[in-house]
Amino acid sequence: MALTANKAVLNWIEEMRTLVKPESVMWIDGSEAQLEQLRQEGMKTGEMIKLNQEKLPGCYYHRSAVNDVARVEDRTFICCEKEEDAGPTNNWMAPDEMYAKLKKIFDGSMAGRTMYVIPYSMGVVGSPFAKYGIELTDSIYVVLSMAIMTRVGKNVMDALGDSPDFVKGLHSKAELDAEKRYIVHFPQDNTIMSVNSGYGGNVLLGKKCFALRIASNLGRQENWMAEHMLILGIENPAGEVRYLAAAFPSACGKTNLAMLIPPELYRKKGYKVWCVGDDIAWIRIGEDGRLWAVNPENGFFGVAPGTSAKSNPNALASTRKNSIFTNVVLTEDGGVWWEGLDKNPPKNALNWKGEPWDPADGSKGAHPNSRFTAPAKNCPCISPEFENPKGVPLSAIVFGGRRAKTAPLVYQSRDWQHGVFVGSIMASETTAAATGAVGVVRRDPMAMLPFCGYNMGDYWQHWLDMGELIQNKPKIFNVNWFRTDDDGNFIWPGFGENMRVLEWIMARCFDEVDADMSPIGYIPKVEDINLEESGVSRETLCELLTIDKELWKKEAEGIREFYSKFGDKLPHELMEELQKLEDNLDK
Ligand code: OXD
Ligand code: MN
Repeated sequence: MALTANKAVLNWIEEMRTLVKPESVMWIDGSEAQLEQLRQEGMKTGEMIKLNQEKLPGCYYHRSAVNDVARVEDRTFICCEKEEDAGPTNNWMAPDEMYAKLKKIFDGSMAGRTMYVIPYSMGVVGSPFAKYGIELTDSIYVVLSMAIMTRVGKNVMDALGDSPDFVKGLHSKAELDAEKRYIVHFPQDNTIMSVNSGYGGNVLLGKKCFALRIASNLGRQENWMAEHMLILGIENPAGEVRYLAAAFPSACGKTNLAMLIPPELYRKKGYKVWCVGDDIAWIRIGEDGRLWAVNPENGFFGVAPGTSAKSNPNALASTRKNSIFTNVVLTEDGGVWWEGLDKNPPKNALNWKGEPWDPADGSKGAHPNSRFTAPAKNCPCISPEFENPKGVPLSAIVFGGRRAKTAPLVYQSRDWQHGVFVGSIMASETTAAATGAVGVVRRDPMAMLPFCGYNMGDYWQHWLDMGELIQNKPKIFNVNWFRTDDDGNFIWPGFGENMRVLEWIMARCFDEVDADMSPIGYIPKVEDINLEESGVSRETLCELLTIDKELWKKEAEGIREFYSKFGDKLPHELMEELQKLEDNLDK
């Protein structure tokens, strides 16, 4: 039975039903009884496997198709009227042409299947930050995962009322045909269409598709920001909590930083880190003129390999109940395993493809992009403010990347405009292991390259315009945990020790510490980063903070080349910042 009398909702669902022609339609009301019924159903079809309920209560296992294990950026489109509004970093097709193409692919794609109607909220239902969506899907895995990653159910429809203001999402696994796989956004219609995939990043439409690509467009229109950022709070011994949001490209330890455990020295003094979010921040200007951030999600969609009791005990603990594992190793006793979990790969297990797996043969058991979907409230360090409808006030915004030589451990921008420049030049170097070519710089401005739903030049302009509106601006920083010595070894220990850098960042935000000016921005005085019990010497810290002018001159050339792609859309302020950088380096 429909959970609403909202005409806009019902008309759209009817139109989609006529297109995809399912055998039946089922509204997801969010009740545990209905989700349990779907788990049972999923086990019958083989979509879901129940894990060992003593070890992993409420946990299930799912495999996606072997050719369908990651986001497909080359098949992801932004379909706005004008190509220049999608910009040089997005794939584009005219909306009419794309709708026509997709209609053919979706036609009858749910024949013989059930179409599930999932009403979901990004943000706490009823809060001023919340935005609502409906995802239509033929995948039980999607329903069960959306019920972890977002707030799902009838109360969402009640909160929407008669309003036509919801994001429309249509997903069908169809034939899982990689040649006809499309992840498409129509920003002018608040519509997302995803077909021929069953992999989370392509099909859990609340996440990248809505909360970043569509929401970045909404934010631009409504004067707020949708960002690919973690949010964390640092509690000091006085019990005061200071918040920051941070953007990093993938493989730079975002989830680890979001759930950081401070070194013992800090813990003894009473410092704590609270996780508000690990992937997405929706940021608005509060009545007090500060920026306030919420995490619109309700769970973590984390990469499993590398997650361990050592690297990230909080993430691991989050997955111990009511979670779904995808493409990891399935052990004989109904448990899960992945590379980097521990040093004991299981015997008689099945690999991510479902084949008998012998760890001794050198093959990987879990897919490198295998995932867990875990409820945020399972996280031992989830912030008490996680569900606060107002969000948390940001003192700092942090950008970061993986740079072997160029970027120092930390630096602070001179002001907001310079901070936007710092975010726009974000880049990460590929490692030998990943690509074969060491040190290839990939520009990923604000870590939004695959997620910005409009022209990146206009997006930078939006950041600059927001700067005009924010009375009490957060300070903007850049960090780099990945400096290496001449032998390629990391110099900074990273992980929990990053707390020492966060402490300096917060001290800067609250005017508690001085800094030195360098050609690229403020850098810490060597004595101002606490190295007690870190194993890092002052000399090493000096090295971590040096700025090699010759390398930065080359960097400036790379930035100029990257900027040239954006033509007139590049805000002149950023060109001025680049000029300033070049002048500073010549001094
Ligand atoms: C993610 C991503 O899954 O950034 O969070 O790809
Ligand atoms: Mn992400």
